Amino acid sequence: MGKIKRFGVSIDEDLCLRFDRHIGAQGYSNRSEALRDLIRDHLVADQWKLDGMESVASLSLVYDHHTRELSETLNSIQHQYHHLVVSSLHVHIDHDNCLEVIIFKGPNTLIKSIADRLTATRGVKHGKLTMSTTGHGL
Ligand code: NI
Repeated sequence: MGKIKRFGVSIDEDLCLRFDRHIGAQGYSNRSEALRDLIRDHLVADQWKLDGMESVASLSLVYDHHTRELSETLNSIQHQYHHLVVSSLHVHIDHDNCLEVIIFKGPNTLIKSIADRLTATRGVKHGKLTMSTTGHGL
C-alpha cells in the first residue's frame, strides 16, 4: 500500500444518510473502508473490460447429475482448459443435484468464454461467474 491520501466529499445529506445505513447493515465500521471497497470493485470491473487481462474468477454451476452425458461434458471442457482451471470443488447437494465451483486464473476473455460454454451446457440449471482479480494494482 502507498501513501494515504485524504480527501473531503460533498454529498447530499439524504444520500449520505442512506449510504451510512447501507454500509452499516453490511458491517462497515466507517465510510473510508466502504469507499475503498467500492472503488476497488469498480477498478476490478474495469480490468474485466480490458481484453486478455490476467484475471481470477470463480464459476458456480448447479446441475442434475442424472442428465445424460452432462458430467462427462463438464469434465471434458475443464480438461481441455486445464491450464486455466486452478481448482474445482464438487458438492452433492442432494440425491439429484450437484454444485460445482471452478476457480479460473488466466486471460479474462478466455475465462468468460469457457464459463459461458460450461453454463450453456444442456442440463445446467444455474451458472454464475464471479469475476475477481489477481489483486495486482489494487
Ligand atoms: Ni454430485
